[in-house]
Amino acid sequence: MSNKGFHIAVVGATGAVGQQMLETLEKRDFPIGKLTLLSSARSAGKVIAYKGEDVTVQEAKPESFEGVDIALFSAGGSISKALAPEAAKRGAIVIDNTSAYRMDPEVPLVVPEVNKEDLRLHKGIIANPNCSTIQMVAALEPLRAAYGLKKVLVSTYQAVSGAGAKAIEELNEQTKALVNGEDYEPQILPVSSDKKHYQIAFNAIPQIDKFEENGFTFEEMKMINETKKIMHMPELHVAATCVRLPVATGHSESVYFEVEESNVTVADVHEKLSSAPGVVLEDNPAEQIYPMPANCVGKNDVFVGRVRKDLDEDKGFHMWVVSDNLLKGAAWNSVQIAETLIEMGLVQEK
Ligand code: NAP
Ligand code: 3JN
Repeated sequence: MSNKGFHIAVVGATGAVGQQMLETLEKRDFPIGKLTLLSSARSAGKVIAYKGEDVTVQEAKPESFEGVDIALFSAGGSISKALAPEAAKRGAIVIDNTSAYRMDPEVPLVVPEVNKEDLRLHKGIIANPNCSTIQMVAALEPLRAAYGLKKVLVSTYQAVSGAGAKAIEELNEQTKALVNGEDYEPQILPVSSDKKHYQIAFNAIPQIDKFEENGFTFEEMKMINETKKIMHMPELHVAATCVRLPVATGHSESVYFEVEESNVTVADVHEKLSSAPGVVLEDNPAEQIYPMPANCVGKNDVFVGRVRKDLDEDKGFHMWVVSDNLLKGAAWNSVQIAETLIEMGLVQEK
């Protein structure tokens, strides 16, 4: 850390996303003058090294945000509801990783490759979308811009790290136990269920977050509503099925989409994807080249492959979209928003 630079606060610094936030800030050499690390009282006093310097974690309180320029929140929706307005009131720009403010019309919901201009409308709080939404809209945006977009049907294959540090531990411990023929009582996944928990090792759980009255889960509704908001397309037809897999990190998605224009080819889609910011095309069936979560861990990009034209619908295409859910899905998108605020002159050091 240097004397010059922004005062950054990380709320939820000890969590799965918070840890990636710190690694990302360090890797990007983000201009930090002061770093405040916040958590619950449980982790207060813990020491975390940042660029070789020890920083002591403090319990997050309204006063923690005095003098803070940018506050990166990933401690859950209730903490954001309670503390993000306190941070904003004290002059910090909040970049919130929870669903607390995503659908608030006063709060921009931003994926920089798609809608960075929305940052100009912020009133102190900016929302970071859900991880599954982010990687999908990053891949769809260059296609929407070129050919228009009518419909999106997505099925996700989501990694356990999206459900937090305890879910990663559960996958690891449960896998070891089952391989050794021992019992393991599921306790964490699906996370938002207070009724039942299911085995995740060697399994697939078609529930992420709680069920809504319409039969979709909240994770599926996040993807549907957030996609329309980010792309400024309330009329877009979107449906999602979200599934948890025994993968540690890296969300995968099978995306069917229909464009507005006729006679678009796979070569056209390839061309747009290969020149899109933040997107890497990995698509060569002859050489068995396609994205997989194990190859995406630790990378900021969104990887796309398996592009096919639908056999019955001229305007319909299928693609496979993979990204590190903790990076582009959370930490990197948040830090990228902070970097974009600086580039656009929308944040000043106090
Ligand atoms: P996690 O590994 O369970 O970490 C939770 C973090 O929140 C810990 O640092 C914890 O601190 C802190 N915390 C808990 N209660 C707190 C309190 N009362 N006051 C202050 N800090 C508190 O969870 P995670 O995977 O990092 O996810 C955290 C949140 O990020 C999620 O709830 C979600 O809202 C958001 N998230 C967003 C995405 C996305 O799609 N963009 C993806 C994953 C997560 P202690 O160490 O003290 O417990
Ligand atoms: O399960 C995943 O893969 C992503 C989870 C994200 C998440 C987990 C707990 C609470 C969220 C989110 O960001 O949508 C939230 C939430 O804030 O609603």
